[in-house]
Amino acid sequence: TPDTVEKTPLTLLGLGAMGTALARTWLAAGHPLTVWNRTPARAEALAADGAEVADSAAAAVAANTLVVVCLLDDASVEEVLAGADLTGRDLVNLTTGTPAQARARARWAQERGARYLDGGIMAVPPMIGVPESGGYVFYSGPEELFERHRETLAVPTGTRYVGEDAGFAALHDVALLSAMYGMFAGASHAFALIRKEDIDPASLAPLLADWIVAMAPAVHHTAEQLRSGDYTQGVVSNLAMQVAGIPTFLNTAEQQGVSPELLGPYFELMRRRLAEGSGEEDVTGVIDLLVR
Ligand code: FVH
Repeated sequence: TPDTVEKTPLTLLGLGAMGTALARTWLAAGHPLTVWNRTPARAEALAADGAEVADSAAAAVAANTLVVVCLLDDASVEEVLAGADLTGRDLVNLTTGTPAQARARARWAQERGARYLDGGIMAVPPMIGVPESGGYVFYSGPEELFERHRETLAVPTGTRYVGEDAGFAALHDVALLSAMYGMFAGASHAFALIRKEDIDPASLAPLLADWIVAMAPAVHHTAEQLRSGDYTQGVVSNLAMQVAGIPTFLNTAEQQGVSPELLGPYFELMRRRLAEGSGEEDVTGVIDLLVR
């Protein structure tokens, strides 16, 4: 039965908020787990749940072939693994970093005899171990290595493999998080507009959420235009019309006593693109202005 199938043993370095959440799911699923953390106290609760606590990062790495690291940043990964023998290890790095850091870390691991997968976590700790939360991790690196450990890696949250290039998981991670910050910026401006009025922010919130969801599918249209190179394809609200509306947004902000500093840069790009004679296009041309 599935309960009697041997579960892959693994090592986890880093027991911060995310590492601890990951550890709990592997333990709950019956995986033998060796852990190490710079501050040992964080490992105590996990030991009570069955984790083997190693005395050092090197000892933890020596304990298992599959080694997962979830540390603060790339510098801490370097520091923690400096004294460990990585020969023959399958190193999975779930620490957030840049694509360049991931590629360099992959070369670094290979030079030390390890195979390397990079991961970008699209979840916050409470989403780990909760399949319906929609969380997942982007993985990139050798596909064969991902397939070998897919089942174990899928225990804490969903998995999405995005390619052999070790930098692609980080690139997808940062791309999605960048879009998220743009959304937060827009929502912040919207809340600021009503801040001094007799409007309950709690009444605006569901309207904002519904509107963002309604507008989100526009990204598919943008992708099609980028693919074809024709930014007039299927245009509904052209750039000329949208730029004509900018004073309405800026004047409303001024009248409400709200700084335009979040929206201003985007409007500037729209105006620049229009000045290039692209009034019949969608706003997709702004992307070309961003790519240096
Ligand atoms: N938490 C979140 O919401 C996000 C969700 C998306 C992914 N991120 C990334 O996950 C990495 C770990 O994040 P975390 O939430 O676990 O972070 P912390 O709770 O701050 O724990 C950090 C761990 O790193 C250890 N550490 C830091 N510096 C060093 C070092 N120089 N040497 C050894 N270990 C180090 C720290 O150890 P300690 O402070 O307990 O001794 C924690 O184990 C991260 O890349 C997020 O961007 C999380």
